[in-house]
Amino acid sequence: MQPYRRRFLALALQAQALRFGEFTLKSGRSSPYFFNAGRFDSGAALASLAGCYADAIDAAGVDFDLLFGPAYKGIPLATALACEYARRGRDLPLAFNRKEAKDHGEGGRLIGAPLAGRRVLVVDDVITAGTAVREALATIAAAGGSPAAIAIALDRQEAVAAGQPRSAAQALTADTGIAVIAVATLDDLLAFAGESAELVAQRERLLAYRARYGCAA
Ligand code: OMP
Repeated sequence: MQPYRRRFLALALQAQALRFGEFTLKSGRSSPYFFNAGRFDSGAALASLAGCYADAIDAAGVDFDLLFGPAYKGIPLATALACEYARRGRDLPLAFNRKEAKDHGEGGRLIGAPLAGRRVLVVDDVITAGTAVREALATIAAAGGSPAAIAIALDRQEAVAAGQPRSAAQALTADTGIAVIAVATLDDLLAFAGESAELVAQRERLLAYRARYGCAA
């Protein structure tokens, strides 16, 4: 497992961004684990997380020239990543959206650098069914940008419907040609849990969940 994946999983557990129990997802599925990026709630925690994103993105070798953070969780993630890239010597334009249109002041839904003509890297927290990132792709296209790739912290590797051969992220890449770069996946979490005495009991529940909702391939 690449060091950035292991680093991210350890950080997420430490910050309690990754928790085990019983959680109802947006899809209605009942999950034995949940990733809450909002728990990266200090400058140091966000900076460490951004370092993991940047390592994963650099390892993927994609070309992009603007960072886009979808509201709400993507906004601090893309912002922290922009700061991390500046620290590494690359000053990237940054943009994000608001969920509700504003009809006064500067107006509109987009904030930050213009997207038109840019190769846009979407920075978000997690993919389950892919609905949230597909909405972000539509926002970018409507603003004249071209999505270059999607960077997320965690790919839950779930099929949108039972028995499908592809995960939601794989289906999105097949449909759009846009790569999904995950800092870590459910498979990584299972491998990580297999190495930790504390997480062994969780691993059984994660395996049962993957058997039920993971892709059939
Ligand atoms: P999809 O739109 O189905 O891909 O789900 C992604 C969204 O689900 C995230 O942006 C979160 O709002 C939420 N979510 C998490 O934050 N963490 C999880 O572990 C799982 C979910 C989820 O509800 O599936």
